[in-house]
Amino acid sequence: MVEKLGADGFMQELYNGFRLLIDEEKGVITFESLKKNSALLGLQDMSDDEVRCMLREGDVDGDGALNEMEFCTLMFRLSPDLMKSSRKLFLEALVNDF
Ligand SMILES: [Ca+2]
Repeated sequence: MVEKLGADGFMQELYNGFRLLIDEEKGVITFESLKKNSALLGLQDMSDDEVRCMLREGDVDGDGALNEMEFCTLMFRLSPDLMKSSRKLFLEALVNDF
């Protein structure tokens, strides 16, 4: 999939996904913003613990939130299945112009 889209297209897509999930005031993904928008990733059934776990997993600098780079890195590391479904949802969300 990465090959097919090309690295630039893939990064652009991740960036679009990032923007769907951020807390607009802070410009980063927080527990609240992820919880609120996780349905966009197909993760509406995520528990609070899982959301916390995902944030902890991706948080490199330890500020408790995910910036663009941290989010992209985390997405690369997540399972291929999740990437596949979230990619589809991202695209649908973009087409629908949230
Ligand atoms: Ca961080």
